[in-house]
Amino acid sequence: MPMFIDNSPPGECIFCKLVKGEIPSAKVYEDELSIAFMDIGQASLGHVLVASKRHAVDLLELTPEEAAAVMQTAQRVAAAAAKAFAPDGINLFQANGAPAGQTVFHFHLHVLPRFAGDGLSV
Ligand code: DGP
Repeated sequence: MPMFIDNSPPGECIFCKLVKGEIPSAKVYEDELSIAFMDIGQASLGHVLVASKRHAVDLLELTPEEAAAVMQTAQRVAAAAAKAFAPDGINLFQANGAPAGQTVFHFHLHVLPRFAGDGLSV
């Protein structure tokens, strides 16, 4: 089965549309520079993506202010996940480039609650 890849230009990619409210999402937090929403795939219970609101392709395209904002949002989301789901651990994961596993080319960070024996390999 072909892998889903979204390499659309700024404003047209799936996360830009999600930021603009043009497609639905289960949004859990937003501020001026970042947005957090449930990952459509739910690799584990409470799997959230934290994205820059501006279309930056990857980590290298973020401004320092955006990098700080997404990490602060990831920390908030991780704290909320710890409270809501009592996971045994939490991974932060972020891919830059197709060989690294990136499939949506608009910066995002995975907050992935982990449960003993969940069998995930990150
Ligand atoms: P990555 O492979 O690291 O680029 O992660 C892309 C993630 O985006 C993947 O876990 C699935 C998620 N995703 C793709 N399309 C949508 C969507 O339309 N809505 C939401 N909430 N997540 C999506």
